[in-house]
Amino acid sequence: MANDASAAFDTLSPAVSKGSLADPFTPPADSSLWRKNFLLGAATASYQIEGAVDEDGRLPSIWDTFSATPGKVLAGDTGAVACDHYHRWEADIDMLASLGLEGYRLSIAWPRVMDAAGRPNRKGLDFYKRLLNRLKEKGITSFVTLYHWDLPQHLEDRGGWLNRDTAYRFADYTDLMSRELAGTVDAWATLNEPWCSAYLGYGNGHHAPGLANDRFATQAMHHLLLAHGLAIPVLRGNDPASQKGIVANIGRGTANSDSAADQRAAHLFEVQHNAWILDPLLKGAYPQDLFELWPGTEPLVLDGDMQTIAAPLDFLGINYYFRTNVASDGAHGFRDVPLEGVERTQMGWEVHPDGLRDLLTGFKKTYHNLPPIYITENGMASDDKVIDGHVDDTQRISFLKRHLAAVDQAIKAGVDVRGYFLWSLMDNFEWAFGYERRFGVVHVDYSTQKRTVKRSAELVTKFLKERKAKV
Ligand code: IFM
Repeated sequence: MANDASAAFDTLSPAVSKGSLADPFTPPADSSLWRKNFLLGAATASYQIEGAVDEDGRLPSIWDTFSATPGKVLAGDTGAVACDHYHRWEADIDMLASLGLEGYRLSIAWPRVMDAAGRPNRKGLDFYKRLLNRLKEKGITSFVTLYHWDLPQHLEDRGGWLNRDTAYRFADYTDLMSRELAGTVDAWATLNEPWCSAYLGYGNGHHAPGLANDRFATQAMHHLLLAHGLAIPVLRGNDPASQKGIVANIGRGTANSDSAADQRAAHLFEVQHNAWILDPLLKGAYPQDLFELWPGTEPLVLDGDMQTIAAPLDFLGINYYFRTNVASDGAHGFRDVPLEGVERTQMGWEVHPDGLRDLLTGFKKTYHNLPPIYITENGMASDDKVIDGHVDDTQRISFLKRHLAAVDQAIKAGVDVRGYFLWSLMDNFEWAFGYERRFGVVHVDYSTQKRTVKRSAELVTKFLKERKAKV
């Protein structure tokens, strides 16, 4: 893969370039992050940044519908404008390159590229073609996610992920995209975080389409994973040179006490967050403990589905954010017991880098066929403000340093981690939390669309510059 952003490093503030700022980010000399082939990039997703929701033939998605429904998204925010990236993409890619970032993970909006009859929408396709060609020109490695939650509304109207047919429609969409974009994509991910699509979308209703039923969640998950499994051979056929994988969010669950009941609760938490997705992908079976947690929710699985789902992967994308402390709920499951006095982010999520290391080393033990891993998202939200033209996001700098150290520890323990993407390149539409929560390493002023590089991004750039200069 390309690992050489050309016109890099123009955006360093004078203080950082002169080395006059203290550097709380640069990894120690023995860190594996100094390896030049350890890919460092940033990630975004279509609905969170593009805006232009009704331009050039884009159809409505479930997130247009959901965010327009009163009470579903904080402050009534929607992705209608977001970061206006659909119109500002060239400047945004220039910014990415000038930060020296070597990889860019983006997603394609399904409703922008296909009409309801499955025919291509040329204008939408051209947008992604131009963007991917520009990344290639700049030597930036592209990771393209096919589904980051913006399901066309017309498919939801026919049952969405509860309808098995949606998995086949996803395979058609994958076929179109991989024929059109072959040669411009370094790595394809079928789905982003099926746990969120299935559980938050169909299990508790916090995300689009807003349904709340455990049985729906397990069936939606099955169809999402089936869609993934159907798409992998399509990608292999149409774009053989690229890597193919999937992105899973993972959660660390720790027990509130040494009691057997609380230990079991922590185990069930991780079954529900991790094994529910990783077991079918890597072992070809659902974890039976899941149905102890949610009795009677076994999905309808047809002959051959599990083999389809367990198609070999070239990489596994891992998104990690926080740890959850749990206790037994006294019945089949677990309940959250938030720890006091721990560091938290603007989301209220506990900062717990060791969880990332422990999960990665645990997966290596559990899955003998664990593919190479990319950390496809890691980052934090903070209430960042631009003061005198600068954003001093101190907590994020420390967060990133500690999580990268955890990745280094996992690598040293034998886990094959090949890269890391910051979530996110820029502040964006944080789903049910709208624009209030800022995850970017670049600040976005939503009233002017002005981008301001935060200090965290400056320090990542400084490190990449130093790494590049090393012989
Ligand atoms: O913003 C999201 C992203 O879309 C998926 N992973 C988690 C991020 C932070 O919540």
